[in-house]
Amino acid sequence: MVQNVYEVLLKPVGDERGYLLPIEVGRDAVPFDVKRIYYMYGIPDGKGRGQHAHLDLRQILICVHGSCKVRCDYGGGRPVETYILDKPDKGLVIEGLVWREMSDFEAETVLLVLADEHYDVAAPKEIREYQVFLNKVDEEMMK
Ligand code: T46
Repeated sequence: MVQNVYEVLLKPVGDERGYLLPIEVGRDAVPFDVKRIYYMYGIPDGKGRGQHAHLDLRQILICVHGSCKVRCDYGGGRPVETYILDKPDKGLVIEGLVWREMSDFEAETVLLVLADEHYDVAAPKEIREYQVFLNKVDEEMMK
């Protein structure tokens, strides 16, 4: 079972005009081939997102503007970790069966996500019930 969460630093190129941050798949900090890009914005004050897990997905989350918290719950009695994304050159890689909750979005935040799989609207490979997630983690840990 791949289950990993870690921060990565991206490399902006800065000059007197400001910054440009290139992301070259396979060369930079993105450890997978990107098949999907999405971003969220216009998040009302006090609203959270996420609150689900993926069976098998690799993603990198980058707050390209603003900030938010990302709470990662691994189940199986392991400690929960909360990351703060508050810089456009900081990414959070989330791989595999991790219950994620994004919260505390600063006004005007834009959260960019790169993912290694397409999204199947008809049958998304997600777990949206917390107890089902815990059961799945236990099942995987028994293997
Ligand atoms: C995650 C966090 C960081 C699509 O049509 N295509 C897509 O690629 C995605 C991700 C979603 N959608 C549709 C499905 C829903 O009707 O957009 C709507 C909102 O999706 P969701 O409730 O899953 O969004 P978040 O912000 O709660 O979670 C998303 C990702 O789903 C999830 O993988 O890790 O962002």
